[in-house]
Amino acid sequence: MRSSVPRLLLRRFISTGPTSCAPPPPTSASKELKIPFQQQEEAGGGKKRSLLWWGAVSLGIGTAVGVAVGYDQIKRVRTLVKNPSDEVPFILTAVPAHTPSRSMRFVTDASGLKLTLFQYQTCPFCCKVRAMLDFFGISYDIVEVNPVLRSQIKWSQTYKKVPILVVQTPQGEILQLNDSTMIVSALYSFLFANKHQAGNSTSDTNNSMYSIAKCYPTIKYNDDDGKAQTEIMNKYFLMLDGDLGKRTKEDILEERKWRRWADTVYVHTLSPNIYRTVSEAIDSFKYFDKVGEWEKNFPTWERYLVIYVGALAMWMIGKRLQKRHNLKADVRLSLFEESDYWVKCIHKKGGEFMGGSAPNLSDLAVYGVLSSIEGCEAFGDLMQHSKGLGKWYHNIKNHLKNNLIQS
Ligand SMILES: N[C@@H](CCC(=O)N[C@@H](CS)C(=O)NCC(=O)O)C(=O)O
Repeated sequence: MRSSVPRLLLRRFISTGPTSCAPPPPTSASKELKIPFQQQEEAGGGKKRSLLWWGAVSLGIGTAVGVAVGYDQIKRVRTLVKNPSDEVPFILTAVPAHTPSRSMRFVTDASGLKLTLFQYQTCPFCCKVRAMLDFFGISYDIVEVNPVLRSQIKWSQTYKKVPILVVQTPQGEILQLNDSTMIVSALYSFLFANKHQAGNSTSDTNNSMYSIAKCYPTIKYNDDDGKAQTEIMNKYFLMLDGDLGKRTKEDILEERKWRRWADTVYVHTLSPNIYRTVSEAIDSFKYFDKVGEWEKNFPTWERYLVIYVGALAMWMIGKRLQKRHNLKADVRLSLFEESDYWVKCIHKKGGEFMGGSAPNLSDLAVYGVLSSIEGCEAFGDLMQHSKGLGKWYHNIKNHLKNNLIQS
């Protein structure tokens, strides 16, 4: 059996530029600095030599003191808390015990994986993961998480957000994948590597979900304000292991650019729009109540607490988000502008989707986040504003329905 290390490294390079690079090779800078002094020493010249000598020594001491003081100051705020390579991916000893709220089943599923998605039905990041799973026809169970108590994810030791995907692999591992973007990248890489879509599955352990998920290590650090932060390395990168199939490096890079845009620009236009006024915020929460089946999943008092207190809180938070993300005073205009930009760029490429004749991961990311607000007033206004976006949106929606056999 071949060692997985070289192939994983190769996979990273083929992933068209990893974010976690190996440290650069040591330079010969120190050698080069030394040479002039050595040459002068060899040339003789006692007084000149000693002046240079003391100059160099003082410079050295000064630099060392400066570096030490600077390092100490930086270290105080930017300390790496830990970089637990053995915790990534997080391996669970058992599947968290929860009855699924519902199950999605697809005829096309040949992945061999058993997936459980811990989610909020209308969280844009969860919608993004569902769009990907539905598009590729991978079956999964859904556990709806109570947004107030979040008791369904109490088992998760460190990560307290949704989505969380629990993956049972054919090799018997139980993996906890955190973060929508990482989940999508890892699953796509897995499907691509194993060519499941061509019915060409392989049992190569280098293409196992475990090996792939290891390419997305989590690092923890303190930021400039001393606040603990967590980052998942390479989360936008696909680990394609050499064979790009029909894909090109350029199209992978472009897809990545738009996936980032969905997460860092487009998604931020949504909240201030759906919580634009108090009554709009209440209506949005009522919609979440309906599609999240809160009546079925949570006690009545809690539902109403979330609807009314949540709506008020989100209306206020929406105003802060509007400022933070530099949205226009009329937030609808920002939503319209970004949506128009997306549609214009698709048209420029000449296809029906950003991926050309079929949706790619960026189409699914933008569709996913937008689908989270489908029943809200802002969504209706947007569809009125842009028929082009409406056409693109419903084309994808139809694609997603094709494989489904039971939900
Ligand atoms: N970068 C993460 C963001 C996930 C996220 O922020 N999820 C929200 C729900 S939309 C969350 O769980 N927030 C914590 C909470 O509800 O307490 C991802 O893409 O999955």
